[in-house]
Amino acid sequence: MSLKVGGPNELTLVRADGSELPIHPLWLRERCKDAASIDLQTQQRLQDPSDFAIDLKLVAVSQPSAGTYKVRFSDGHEASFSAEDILAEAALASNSHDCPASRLWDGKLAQLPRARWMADPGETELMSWLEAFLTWGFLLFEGVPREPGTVLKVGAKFGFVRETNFGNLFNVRSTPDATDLAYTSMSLDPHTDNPYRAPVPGIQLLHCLVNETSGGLSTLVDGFAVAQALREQHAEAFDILTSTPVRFKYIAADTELTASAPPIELDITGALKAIHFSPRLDFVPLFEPAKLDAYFRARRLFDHRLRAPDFEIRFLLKDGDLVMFDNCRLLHGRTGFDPSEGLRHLQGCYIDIDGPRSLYRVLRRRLGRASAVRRSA
Ligand SMILES: O=C(O)CCC(=O)C(=O)O
Repeated sequence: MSLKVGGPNELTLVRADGSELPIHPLWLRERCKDAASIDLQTQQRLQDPSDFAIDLKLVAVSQPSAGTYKVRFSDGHEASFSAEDILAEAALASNSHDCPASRLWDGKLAQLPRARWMADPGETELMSWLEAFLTWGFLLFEGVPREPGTVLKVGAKFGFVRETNFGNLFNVRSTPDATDLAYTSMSLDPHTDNPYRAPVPGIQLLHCLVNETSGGLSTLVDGFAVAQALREQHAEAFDILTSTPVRFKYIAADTELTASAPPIELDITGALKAIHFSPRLDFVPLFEPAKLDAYFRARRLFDHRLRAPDFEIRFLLKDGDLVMFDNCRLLHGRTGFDPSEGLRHLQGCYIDIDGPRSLYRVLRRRLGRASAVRRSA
């Protein structure tokens, strides 16, 4: 993409395929970055843009130097724009993401994204961890100190820890008074955590303090890869799963949470946004039999794929390993274990989904990298 002066009163975007888009004067006016338009410290607008003249025009456009455009608007305001800023904004508007694009994976993923944990990483290490996490949707840290509570320190490195009714951290171990099947020794099919909560916790961390059992293997599935395969091969099932609201429910002595979401959530552009799937907790409303019949078939297709070895990876979390994963994209689970073999104790916590992306942008600014605008899968 590039920009050109399209005429005395036109600034034009030239797309990669050569097609042209005249830039709307109001779109540009809202992006003025001078001291009369924004507070320079907070970068926030000083004026409500709905108060600009609805028929605002460009009355003069020039290019005083390479990469800079000067514009005079019909309300008398003059502003300079950097081509880099305008192009980055234009790319976002066309559904690109300014962070590393997701790479979808399946059960053949040969090498898991791994990193040696450092309590005080340099910015370059942090950046490479973030790149791996944003690309693959998860990252496996080794050598995380087994001191209880460390999961919170790791979480805080990437975002704000989200406290829930399970506490700011939760202990995953088999107990007789379990308030969730995770706190038993049973195997857990692929699921996303807390689909009954609004908003759903975006990122989950699980830190293995000790595993003396031979079972309890961790499983991960890239839900976006499975949804994408369904979209390509069973479009009707995909449509049903993106349009049927399913109610998820959690009940304990002092908590009762419910939330509704389609198993596959799309954003307004039709791109995959989130998976909401937990076969222990989902309740579809009572629709007409034919509609329910189609839904149950579609869910079965999706679920069978989520559980198929073609899509799943399995690994043993060893003492001091910690896995951090995107709970909106990936599903996780575990194989069952025999508690009489010994102790298996993980500690977990959640952080908000936007933390790693925010940190990535801040580090990119600090490290002075060009904004890599890439298309998100
Ligand atoms: O025990 C595990 O490995 C996973 C537990 C789990 O699914 C959870 O805490 O959400």
